[in-house]
Amino acid sequence: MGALNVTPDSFSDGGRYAEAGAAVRRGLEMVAEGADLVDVGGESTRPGADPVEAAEESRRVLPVVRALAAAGAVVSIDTAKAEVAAAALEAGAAVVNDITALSDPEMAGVVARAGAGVVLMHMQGTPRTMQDDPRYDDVLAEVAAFLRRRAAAAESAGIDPGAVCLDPGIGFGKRLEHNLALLAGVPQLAALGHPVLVGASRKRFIADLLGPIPPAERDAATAAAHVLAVAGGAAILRTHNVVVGLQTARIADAIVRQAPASEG
Ligand code: PMM
Repeated sequence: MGALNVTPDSFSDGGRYAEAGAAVRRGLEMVAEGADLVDVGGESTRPGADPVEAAEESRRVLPVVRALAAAGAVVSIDTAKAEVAAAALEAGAAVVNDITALSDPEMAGVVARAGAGVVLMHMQGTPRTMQDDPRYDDVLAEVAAFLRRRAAAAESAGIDPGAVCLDPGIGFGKRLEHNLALLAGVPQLAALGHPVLVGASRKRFIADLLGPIPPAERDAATAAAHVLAVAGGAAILRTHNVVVGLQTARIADAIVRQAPASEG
């Protein structure tokens, strides 16, 4: 999944694709590079970010979604707002990527009626405050329990369980140790029975470990996280560098498939 932020302020690529034409070009380039999905977002979710009105978010994303879908790309819309999701699905998106896991009371119905896919992500708090003081007793168990509950809620709302993907939400209300525990815990999350999406690309946990390297220089470090995510059974990697992401995933996947089944 190629991450395409049509925003002036996302932390990893903020401002580069704020203009619709540039965003569409980058989305098509991602498809040419081998992305199976292009994730279009119009609201920055970096720590401390302020919310964006639905009208402004729609203004940013809809022309991009429409153009990419018309060109044959499979588009996911990265939004927590049912109104934006509904308009994006109408414009040709196939998946709703909801970092709040259906917190908008209208969202589940929108997804169900459209027969769309959905990504349910875990977050503690909101983007504005989530990194202030995140706390867990057992982060993996708590995130797994949350995702299990939200998947059940999606199913009760009429969403096809086979169209539900789960995401631990790397960096969303998590300290370094929480992010590492969740990345190490991908096998336990995959055992919940849905495809697991991992969004580790260029995130701050990398700088927490390696020092203050800028986001655009974090792709090798991202690849290390991706290899282990694939080995742990992740199905989708949300990434900014599709070329490196795809090479990494294919090699890791080929090796995992060769490994003899574990005994016992
Ligand atoms: N991360 C960001 C935005 N949307 N969606 C999902 N499902 N999972 C994520 O980890 C995720 C997301 C923030 O990353 P960016 O602003 O660098 O693209």
